[in-house]
Amino acid sequence: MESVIRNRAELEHVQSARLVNMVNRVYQSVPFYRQALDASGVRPESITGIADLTKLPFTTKADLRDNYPFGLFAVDMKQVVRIHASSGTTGRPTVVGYTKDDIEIWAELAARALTYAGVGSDDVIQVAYGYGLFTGGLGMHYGAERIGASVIPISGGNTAKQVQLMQDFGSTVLACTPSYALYIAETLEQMGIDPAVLKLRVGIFGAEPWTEEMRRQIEARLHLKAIDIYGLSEIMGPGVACECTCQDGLHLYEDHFICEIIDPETGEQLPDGEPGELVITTVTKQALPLVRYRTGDITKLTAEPCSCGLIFRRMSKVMGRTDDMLIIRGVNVFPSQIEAVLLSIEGIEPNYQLVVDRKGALDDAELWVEVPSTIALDEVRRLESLSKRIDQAIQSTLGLHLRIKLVEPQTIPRGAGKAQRVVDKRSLYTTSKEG
Ligand code: DLL
Repeated sequence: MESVIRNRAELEHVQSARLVNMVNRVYQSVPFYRQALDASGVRPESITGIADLTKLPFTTKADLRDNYPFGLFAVDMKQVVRIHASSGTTGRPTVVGYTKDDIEIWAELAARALTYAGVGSDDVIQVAYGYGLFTGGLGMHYGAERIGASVIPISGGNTAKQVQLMQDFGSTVLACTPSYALYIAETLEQMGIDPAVLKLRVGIFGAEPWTEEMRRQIEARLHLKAIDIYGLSEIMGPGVACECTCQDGLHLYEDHFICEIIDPETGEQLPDGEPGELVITTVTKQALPLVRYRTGDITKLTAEPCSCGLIFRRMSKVMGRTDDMLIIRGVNVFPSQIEAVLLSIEGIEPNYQLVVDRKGALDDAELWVEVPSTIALDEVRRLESLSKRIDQAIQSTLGLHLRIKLVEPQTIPRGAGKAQRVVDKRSLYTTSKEG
């Protein structure tokens, strides 16, 4: 499957051929797409290459839900060898399926991600993403086996054991969510283990948004190079895009995924460099091909050449989701902005939670931040001054005053999976939201 593509012109040629093939296939085999194309007045034969992409209608998460569980599959269940699902906190899960070839390509792309991240056959990879319906564990597992590395399939959780295996088995690579990586770092500190004595050298972190500040903290506290990996189950799982060792944007694997950025309000395509919603068309997937899937993730693309030699465009770190933007007293707030502000203040732990509620007609927002361990809880003056500094920093960046609640170290819940940074109690009374 892996073809050598030397430049962007060759890439576009391959993309066009694959797109034409894929559009014809979904038109023939997925009633949902036949109807969607008919409704938009698009004949499959009018799609002759990537220049025609914008003629095609979008697919959304709601379409997947409406066709739960297997309605959008383009192959017979006989050919489906694996099923994954992403949970969400409410409603039906989003269900995805893979043929044998889909699993092959997934392994190949996860292997590509690891290779360009500097991981090789001599490495010992501790896969601390969850195994199960979540795609993180198995996705990284297959990629790591493909490059011939030694895989430790420990899955998420049981942090003391994670540390023990890291020491005993000499793990050189840690794959997990960035928030779990920090939790492991904290645990090492509590156990009095100097990360320098471990063999860790690379971290493959993704599945949730994290900032550059968070990267710096993790790298310093775990003594490794922290690489950002992106993916979503609807498209495949981990390995849709990944940073190379340059750590300057995540290369999108465009030979399999045609990527666009759109204005989430109007649906218009935006040029490289402008932030908007990432839209992905899969062109090689068999079981669940998706046409112009709206990921909900906000990022921007660049086609600037990268010194690693990959010709694929890079996406910036995910800035947020179209559905995680909070509106607090009329001000637009992304959790990632709060994280960046907090981590710019020395000594602050990147464990925080924003609790938003409604008091009468007014939004009430409280930002919970853990007191750094260098400040004793009875040092009232230092606590007050810290709280003031946080408040001022948030105000000057977001233009919004949040009530700051300093809490004892280790009180904000930590977990092995995706961190919950926002508790929006208002949504209990209005629409429910994906977790
Ligand atoms: O999180 C797949 C994955 C597993 C990616 C392990 C990377 C590593 P889902 O559970 O379907 O799949 O969640 C997908 O998570 O739309 C983004 O909003 C978010 N996400 C994933 N990777 C990143 C990342 C997996 N590197 C959703 N940065 C996506 C920011 C990310 N957000």
